Amino acid sequence: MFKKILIANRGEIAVRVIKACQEMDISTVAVYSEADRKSLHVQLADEAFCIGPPPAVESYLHMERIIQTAHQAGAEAIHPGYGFLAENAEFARLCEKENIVFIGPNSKALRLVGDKVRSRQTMEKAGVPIIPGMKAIPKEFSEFESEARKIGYPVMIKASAGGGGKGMRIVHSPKDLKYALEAGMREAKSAFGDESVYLEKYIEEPRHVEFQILADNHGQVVHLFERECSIQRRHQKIVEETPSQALNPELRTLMGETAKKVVQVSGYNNAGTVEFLLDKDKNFYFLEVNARLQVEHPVTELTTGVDLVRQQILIASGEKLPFQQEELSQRGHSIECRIYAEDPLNNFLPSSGKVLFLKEPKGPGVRHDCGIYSGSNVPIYYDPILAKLIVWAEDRTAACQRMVNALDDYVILGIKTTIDFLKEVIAHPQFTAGKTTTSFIEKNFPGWQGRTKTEESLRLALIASAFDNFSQAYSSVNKGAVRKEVYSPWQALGNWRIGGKR
Ligand code: MV4
Repeated sequence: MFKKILIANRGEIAVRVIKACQEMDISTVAVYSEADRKSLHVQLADEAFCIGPPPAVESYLHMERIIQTAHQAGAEAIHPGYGFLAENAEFARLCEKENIVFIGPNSKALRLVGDKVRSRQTMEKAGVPIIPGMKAIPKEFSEFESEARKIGYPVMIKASAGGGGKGMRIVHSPKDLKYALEAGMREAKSAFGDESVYLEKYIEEPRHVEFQILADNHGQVVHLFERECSIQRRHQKIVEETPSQALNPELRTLMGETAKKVVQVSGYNNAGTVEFLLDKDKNFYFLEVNARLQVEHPVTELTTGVDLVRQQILIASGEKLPFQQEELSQRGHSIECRIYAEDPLNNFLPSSGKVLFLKEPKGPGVRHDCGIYSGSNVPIYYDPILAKLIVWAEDRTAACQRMVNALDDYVILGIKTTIDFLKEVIAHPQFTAGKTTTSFIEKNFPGWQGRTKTEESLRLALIASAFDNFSQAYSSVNKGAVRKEVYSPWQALGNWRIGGKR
């Protein structure tokens, strides 16, 4: 087992990985940019090294500097978290060359799953269902035209090097094809440095259902069931849950076994996610492999009892998986809400600044994976995710209720967050009914206006009065006196709730 691991990330995921290491008696090395000097992950790690200025290309994406830091600190392995270098085949290869274990898939598998057209060929050969469409990049526009006619409109343009919706375009009729192709290619070129695009049949109102897999270095592969991630806004997931309301036991087994096949034919190891689209008639199609620990991994942990980060580390150190497929099962229901530093009332513009106050929700079945603290700073340079609120309960109805209560209990002051917006998403009748598709947000929350002005002013007045009590407890009259009690404005508020059902 490793003695020391460097965590090449920041925020809540760096904290999550540090906790797994602490439980395994592994020393932790944090790296940070100048903007993150006082971050939570820096405080929690055993050692921390500044690796450069705030822009990610000069710090969290700076491969050589991170590897050099690992050598300097004597770390035997690097955990990349998600984002940044997590799916970078070049970084994985560099680690391999430098004799540092990359806690993730091998560089060859990373390269294969990053090339969508090539992986569509591989999957089709292996008998994995793929969305009808092209399996090679055409050279001439006329080939796009004839293929589109064969596939049948509407078709979707996708970038071969892509993912996450960049370079994607829906085309409804032949007259729009040329313009959309040109725009898609330009976008692909600037986002991935590769203008290759191809066409697929457009699937209307699909669900996004993904399967978690673990593959050890000895050829054993298991799946840890699905996550339903259909609630998204502009390709950014907002709410995830498991089990999916759309699967029955037979479909779940079939999709799980298919996900394992995807991993086996790719020569893939460590943790990963196989994404599928599920259409209205419950046909499923392989979409892509996410070669990393995902943001939404906790819902799988809470329903299967498997610590995925621990398993990633064990696999990377050469251990065999400690369980077989038959030993894994799902229990209860889990939902995750992503807490972003964004202003839903201002077109979800990222919000930055100082966290003036943080009150974490607590209680049975409530987990809070968090990268901030009262007084910490939220820089503008990175992904605006602050924390994740995850609940577990015995069934979906109870989990929804638990999530609404936990969101009600959750206070972040100083920066704008998506907490109030999430409450309305979870309480929406269509969500409660489990009818979640990828168009849920745009259909149900076009230009969300949030709570009314009156409610907001009432809330602010209450908070202000509570803070007034708070400051009185510390006023000059009390100076030198023994403080019998520490007042919290949130205790002072008692059972007050505005806009809730209570
Ligand atoms: C699609 C699709 C419909 N038809 N492909 C979006 C991200 C990328 N990974 C794949 N995506 C989609 N591919 C075909 N042929 C619809 C989407 C899509 C989507 C997929 C998953 C989750 C949310 C989505 C939101 C809009 C579109």
